[in-house]
Amino acid sequence: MKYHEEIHFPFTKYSLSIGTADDFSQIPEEPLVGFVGRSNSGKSSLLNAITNQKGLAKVSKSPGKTKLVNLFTTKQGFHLVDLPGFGYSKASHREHKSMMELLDRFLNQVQNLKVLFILIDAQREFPAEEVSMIETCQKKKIRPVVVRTKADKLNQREKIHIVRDAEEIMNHIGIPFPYFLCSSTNGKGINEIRKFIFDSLGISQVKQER
Ligand SMILES: Nc1nc2c(ncn2[C@@H]2O[C@H](COP(=O)(O)OP(=O)(O)OP(=O)(O)O)[C@@H](O)[C@H]2O)c(=O)[nH]1
Ligand SMILES: [Mg+2]
Repeated sequence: MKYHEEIHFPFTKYSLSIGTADDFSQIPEEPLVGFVGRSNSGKSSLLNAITNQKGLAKVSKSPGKTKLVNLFTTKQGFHLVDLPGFGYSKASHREHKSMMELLDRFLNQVQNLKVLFILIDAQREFPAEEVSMIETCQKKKIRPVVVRTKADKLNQREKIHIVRDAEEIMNHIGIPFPYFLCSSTNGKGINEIRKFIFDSLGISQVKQER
């Protein structure tokens, strides 16, 4: 398969936001590619980087920006889904619980979620909730992918450590998962993620318009 050197999703458009599982029926039937992770892990930034559209998803220095399930529709017909950031310390207990419930129901009820990118800030340890999300994906036949974000903040030694970390988790839980180290700031790993999305969805012919 031949790809254009730079695979962009240049005409991706915001399509809808959902705040409650009762509204999941509004989600279109085409394949979904989700982005999940702790607040501030860089989900919205990654979405903007892979689409090459800076203002598409809202990025914020203060955690807790994305509270809804936000859908962005690509020209190729599938949807990128920016999911609410969890683990936000300033969120009230009730707010956090309802966000986790929304996420849980999204993973368990939405049938056309094909790939779930699980983002973890590269400077943090691999957290337990993310491990359990990988296990949920396996049960639901969703393809889990781990993305360690903000790679620009790591030195060489930390980069090596982080790869070992992923291998250890894989061995421990017995589920292999693809794994990327990326930076939305300097572009590292971004094109690999784009290619992975096309491969996973079986999109073989990528003709780019610029
Ligand atoms: N250095 C560096 N900073 C990044 C990178 N990606 C995101 N950030 C910064 O991290 C902060 C959070 O980024 P967001 O993309 O808003 O994170 P999020 O996961 O969508 O956060 P919520 O919407 O709160 O869940 C912002 O200040 C970004 O500029 C990266 O690759 N490198
Ligand atoms: Mg966000």
